[in-house]
Amino acid sequence: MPPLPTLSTPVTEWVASVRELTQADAVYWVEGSDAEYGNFIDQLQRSGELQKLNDAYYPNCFLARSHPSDVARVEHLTFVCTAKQEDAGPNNNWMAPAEARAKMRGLFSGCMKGRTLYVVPYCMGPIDSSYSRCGVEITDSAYVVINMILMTRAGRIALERISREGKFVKGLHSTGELDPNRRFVMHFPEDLAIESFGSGYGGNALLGKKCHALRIASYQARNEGWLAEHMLIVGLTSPHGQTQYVAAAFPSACGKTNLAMLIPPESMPGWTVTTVGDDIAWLHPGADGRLYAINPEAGYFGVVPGTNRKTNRNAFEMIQRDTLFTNVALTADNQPWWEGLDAGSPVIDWQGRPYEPGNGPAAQPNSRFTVAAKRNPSYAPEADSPRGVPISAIIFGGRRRGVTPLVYEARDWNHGVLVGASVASETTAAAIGQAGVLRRDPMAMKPFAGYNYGDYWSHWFAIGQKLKNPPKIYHVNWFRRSDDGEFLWPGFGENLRVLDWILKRCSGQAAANESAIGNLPRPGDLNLDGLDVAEAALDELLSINVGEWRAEAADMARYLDEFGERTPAQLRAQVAALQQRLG
Ligand code: GTP
Ligand code: SPV
Ligand code: MN
Repeated sequence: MPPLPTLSTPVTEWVASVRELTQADAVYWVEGSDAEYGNFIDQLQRSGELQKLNDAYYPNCFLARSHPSDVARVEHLTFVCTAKQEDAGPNNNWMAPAEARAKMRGLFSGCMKGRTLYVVPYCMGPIDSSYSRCGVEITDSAYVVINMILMTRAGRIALERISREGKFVKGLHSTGELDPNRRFVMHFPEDLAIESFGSGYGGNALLGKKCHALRIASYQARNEGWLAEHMLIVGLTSPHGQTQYVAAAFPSACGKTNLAMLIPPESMPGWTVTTVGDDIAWLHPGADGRLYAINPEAGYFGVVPGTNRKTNRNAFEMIQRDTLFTNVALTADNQPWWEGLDAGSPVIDWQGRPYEPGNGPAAQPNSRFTVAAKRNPSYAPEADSPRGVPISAIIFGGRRRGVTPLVYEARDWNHGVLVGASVASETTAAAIGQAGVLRRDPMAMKPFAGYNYGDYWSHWFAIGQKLKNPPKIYHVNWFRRSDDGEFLWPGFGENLRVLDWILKRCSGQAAANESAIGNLPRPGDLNLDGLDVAEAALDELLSINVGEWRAEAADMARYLDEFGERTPAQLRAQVAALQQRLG
């Protein structure tokens, strides 16, 4: 075990106080070496928390099973604890900081007796970037540790930066007893602190991800003049050799990882697509008046079901080695299996039971892979650039069977703020609760904005003011369905056709039709070479129903009322202008 670093007194003092509270048997400081990762894997195999998968097909891959009640984010148990309730806003659950601290003290008291306390120093973003921010997660879960090692720049390099800066986000986590009645994820943005108890899964437990890089970071970003967003970042090089970067915000399990790793269809030769990030973007106005993005993460925690050679070949190849699988099924020869995989069949389900179709899907619908970003065949070297990449277009989107067309373009940045705020999407398995329920999810940040949405929209308008050359803003919907429930658009690689139109719009090379909601391509404006979509389907995808949109705008106006005085007047004016255009 590495010796305790002597440089970072604030960290050592905090660790000592947490050890006293939790009564941990031992303290282990994560160093971040490959040998150490191997030791953790061995330890987790011995304890039965990890199972080695078939090494001939899946070298260095492991399966973890979480508690069956602990398979997704718990939004109803997630709180933003600002001093004033209005600062958390109606978009968040709120608890007074003193009450939340007392409740968590009770839960953490003595909770690590007989356990080891792991200290994980981590850096969100390239280690040498001024845009990056550091944190320390204390956890009693070795599974969480190996996930954090894959997902962040963790260990000694991060601790050295923290020692220099003195400032870090304090994240305290214990799996507790995995009792859903003793489970909370608390955020204290004013103190840069997170306390999470009773879950070992995903965004509840890997505190660098949604808790730090979105909820705490969005709060910091507002004070410091930048944006922390639930966005992928993708680089697109056209057949003419021009590279542009796009950031896109879709709600959980609505296609970010897939778009970030898109494989161009055969009928669109000459395109190159590279991945900067698949889930989170930190966006900064640059000196040249453009918006620059970094990916704070160093790995992917991606949805497994649906991943195959046809839908997402990059992800499929990436997870053939050096990957952790959580809650997938197994084949007879110990390979991972999931719904949407086009080979093999399940014999053991995600809970470790003999597979019975009557028990539901073999793989848990929110089963995930954890893998280092560098394993991605389309990994963009610019993901390590301290300056980030300039963004040409921002795309918002949701999963909606109707109303929103395949794509439309905002008139300008300020209208784009309304377009982003208008995102509504059907809920998915990424959060505990019923899936398929349409809900408002502005900027795909409903579960992640660490402060009042009213203030958040004002901040978006303010950022626009700082940009001489702002990205153009779009809205897409890959999930529109016909009356018999079929997807109208083939999606996945074919989404490049929409990106192609967007990039051509950004460089003034494509036409569009002006409509009340924004600019829409006509079928002839899209590259449809080699695409098999019926004309009637295209017409439906590329048109709007004015009656539906009047109802949509009225609902949006009602929704904004929930935020009262905090709703920026500019946003209300944008809705009023939309209603006027709709007649
Ligand atoms: P989080 O990691 O939860 O934030 O999800 P995400 O936004 O990265 O979503 P992801 O790319 O993992 O996709 C979620 C599900 O949607 C998977 O089952 C995909 O197969 C499916 N999906 C992604 N893109 C498309 C698309 O263009 N069309 C259709 N029909 N399904 C898609
Ligand atoms: C999401 O739910 O948006 C995810 C998975 O990316 S989690 O890490 O659980 O938040
Ligand atoms: Mn996500």
